[in-house]
Amino acid sequence: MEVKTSLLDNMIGVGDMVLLEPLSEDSFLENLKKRFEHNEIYTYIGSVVISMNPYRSLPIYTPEKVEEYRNRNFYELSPHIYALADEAYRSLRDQDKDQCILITGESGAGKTEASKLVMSYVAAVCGKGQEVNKVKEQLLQSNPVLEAFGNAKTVRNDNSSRFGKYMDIEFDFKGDPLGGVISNYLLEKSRVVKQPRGERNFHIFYQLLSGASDETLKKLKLDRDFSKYNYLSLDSASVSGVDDAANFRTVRNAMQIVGFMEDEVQSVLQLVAAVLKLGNIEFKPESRSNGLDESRVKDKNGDWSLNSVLERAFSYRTVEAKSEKVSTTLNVAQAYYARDALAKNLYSRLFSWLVTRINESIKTRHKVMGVLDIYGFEIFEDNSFEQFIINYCNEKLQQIFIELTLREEQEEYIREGIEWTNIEYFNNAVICDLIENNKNGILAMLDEECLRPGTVTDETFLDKLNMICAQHQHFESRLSKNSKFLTDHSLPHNCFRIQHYAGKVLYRAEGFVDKNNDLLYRDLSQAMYKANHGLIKQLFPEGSPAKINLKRPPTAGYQFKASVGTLMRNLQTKNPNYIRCIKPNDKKSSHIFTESLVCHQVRYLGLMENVRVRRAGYAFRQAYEPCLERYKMLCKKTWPHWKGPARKGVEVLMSDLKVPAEEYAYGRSKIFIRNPKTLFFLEERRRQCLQDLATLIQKIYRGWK
Ligand code: AD9
Ligand code: MG
Repeated sequence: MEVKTSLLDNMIGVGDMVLLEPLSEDSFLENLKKRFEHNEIYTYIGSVVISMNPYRSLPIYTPEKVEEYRNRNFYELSPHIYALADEAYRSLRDQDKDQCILITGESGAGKTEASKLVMSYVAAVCGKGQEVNKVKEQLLQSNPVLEAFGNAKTVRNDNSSRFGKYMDIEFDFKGDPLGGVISNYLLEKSRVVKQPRGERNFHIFYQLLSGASDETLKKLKLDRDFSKYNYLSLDSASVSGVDDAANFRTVRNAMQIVGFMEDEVQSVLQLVAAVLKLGNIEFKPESRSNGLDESRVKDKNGDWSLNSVLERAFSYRTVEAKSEKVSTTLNVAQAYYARDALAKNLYSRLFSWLVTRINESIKTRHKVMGVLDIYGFEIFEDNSFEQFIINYCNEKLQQIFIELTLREEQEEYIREGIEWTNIEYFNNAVICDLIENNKNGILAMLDEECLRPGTVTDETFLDKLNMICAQHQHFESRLSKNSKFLTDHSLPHNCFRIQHYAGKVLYRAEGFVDKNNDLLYRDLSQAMYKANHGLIKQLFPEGSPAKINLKRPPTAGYQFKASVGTLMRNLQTKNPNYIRCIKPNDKKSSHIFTESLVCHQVRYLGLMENVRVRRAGYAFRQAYEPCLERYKMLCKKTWPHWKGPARKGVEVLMSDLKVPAEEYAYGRSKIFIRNPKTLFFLEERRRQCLQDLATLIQKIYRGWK
């Protein structure tokens, strides 16, 4: 059975890890390396696509490539992200199955690029026409807008997504796109007021200052010089290879295509400017007769023309004790805290508003393809609340991966009555539970601390964790130092450690309570609500006098957990397609393959386990009816019409074609094919058959003439 296929080309490694002989972690890595060195960045594990970041632009995304992959069988051509996109799109269009594309990998591995490639492929192959093209443009152009406001340069990635994004693209019965809905997850808003060394604030700030016209800047009362603004880090203000000014024009243009009105764009830019100016407000202490210092704004004539309500909100805070309102003064440190809290809230609410506004432009409701591009697993030297939340989300995605691929695989064999030996795999449900359990999960405990009356600090939170989680096998804290599971005893006193599926992460508890509380003094919301600015008013509804007795808003952790829950329920109703992104090195280089780094990612993405499950079983399966329909022409007994049950027809077909019996198994409703080679063989025979048929028809036609 000779198979002509690039999946088995030895020069460039094996295209499908399922075909790798012998299979070991070393051979797996060797194969990835060989392929990377030949610019073959895609490799399959069955239907899962591994994508290695090439860190250079490869000529593999041309319109010709799109044509090549269009309407072709997944395994026919060399591995490509287009093959996955095509498969998902055709199942959606022809079989009416909602799809989701789950893209995972660590920061800088290529998730966002992959999500854009999938979207642009689908846009290229689906319907044409004026209306459809407009929808496509709007969907695609939502990317530059959200990236400008939600991405930033980090040490790991010059264009790192600092928010999670899930986008449902909606199609009509013909497979033409009608619109979409975007959900965003927890923007890393602490970045607005402070950035780690070597990193930048969100792109939009630099884009606006570099790219706006002199006139616009004058209107916004802004200075082009980054160094004038406290909130912009200076050590990496410009990024090599990034043209902020040109990107600003792209973003403006994209906003217009998505459907923003000019006055909306102006409002958005005014808010961006307001955040920058907020950062420049400084405070000085003023001594009071009671001996305490009270904060005062230093330079009232600065850029930010402070209205008196806001100015007051930086000096006083109203607290409600029983039914009484008491005004307390803020000291300088508290005033800075209030200023930063306001800047963070203003920016993150603006971001959420942008998503809502884009959704207004693109919303409808039909069959859907979801694309999930969410922040990758993060292990930094210093991990805080943000990393905790991001890693929790990745933990949930891994759980879905395990559930949907591994467990589903096994369950299907059982359902179909196919013999199957159990494969052991690590189920990370215990870690998810450690974090999200409603009673004693870490998030619940954090919430409990935040809502508890009395003095709440990161210390008291940690104490609580220590007591409850001391026995958990994936958790390590001061009290559980001798845990037999986690043996690294160098645990600093203000930290706790979690053994995630992807590795151990040490979290510093400092700031957890504050970030989870996400408190904005009510006086500030009220000041914002009173601002003479339509959009700002809209962003701070709780500042309205009518809502004065609103209950405490839900904590950041609670909100995130709820939105991850909704996302997981959504994904579970769809047919999953996986792209697993890998980063070859830490240098953003196109030549280096750092084995230890790749090995680590292969492990925590569970790829070896994935191949083992695939190989232990059957790589392909197809229901009897479509299988017979597709291949019946290969056998005289089944062609052109088979009378009788489809399963019997397939049995006749397989034995007539002399496919070795150990290569397939008959399930209750499907045939299971062990090796992709068998499928190639069938496909090749079918192609020949069609070709012969075409030649025959031509001959007959000529004969007639
Ligand atoms: V993060 O978790 O948002 O920090 P991502 O999204 O995984 O991360 P991203 O897609 O932004 O990473 O990729 C990082 C950079 O790698 C891109 O800016 C490109 O310069 C580069 N990249 C990634 N994929 C490709 C590709 N298929 N072709 C060329 C690529 N370059
Ligand atoms: Mg990204």
